Amino acid sequence: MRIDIITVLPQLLESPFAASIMQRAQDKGLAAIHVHNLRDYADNKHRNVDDYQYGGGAGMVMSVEPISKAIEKLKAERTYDEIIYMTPDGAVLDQAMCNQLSLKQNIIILCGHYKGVDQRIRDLYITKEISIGSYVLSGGELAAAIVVDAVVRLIPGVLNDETSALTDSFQDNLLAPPVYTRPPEFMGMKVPEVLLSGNPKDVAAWREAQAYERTKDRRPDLLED
Ligand code: 6GU
Repeated sequence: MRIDIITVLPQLLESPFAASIMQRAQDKGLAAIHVHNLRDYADNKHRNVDDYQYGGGAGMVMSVEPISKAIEKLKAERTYDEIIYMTPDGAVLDQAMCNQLSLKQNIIILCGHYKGVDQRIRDLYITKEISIGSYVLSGGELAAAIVVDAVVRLIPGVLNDETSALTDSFQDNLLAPPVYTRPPEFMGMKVPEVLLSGNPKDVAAWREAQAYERTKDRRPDLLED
């Protein structure tokens, strides 16, 4: 999978992909993440990529020309399955969306800033608008990093058995059950007996019941659909 990210703050997107599972996915050739500085596509002397909004009001708007240039250049090189715009008024990211995106070959992610991008960019190019929740960030970069992390780890071969996505929270609309490691007793608190029983059927049944209880308690909304 190839992911092209268009941003005015490329430095925000360096470390999230330079460690652990994201780095390994790239080393294995399973994901190629390319970060593009939008200012490289501005043709004015000051490399401006924003302007005052028509109709007045506080806050700048990201201009059409540099974004259009950046997207057109990428589209001339390959076909894209999705051109995503990160924006607080997009659809809220969930595991189902991540699962779908992990099946794509090539995607572009455009990070919003200021008051957002000129509506004509959204009308012309954007195929999917994503938010990561009901709060406002200073820009779309951290949200884009979250999308990339959540999607790339689902690409077959990225995770090994130990980190398998199949037992993640949300993968079956349930939160993950409690987990324990050694020692068997700490400050008088014992690991549940069933986990030491060596009986895989009992362990599986306990985990399923715990996952259900946890979900009912903390995220009853997940049990509704
Ligand atoms: Cl995608 N961008 C910004 N700026 N704020 C957000 C967001 C995105 N998702 C939630 N809040």
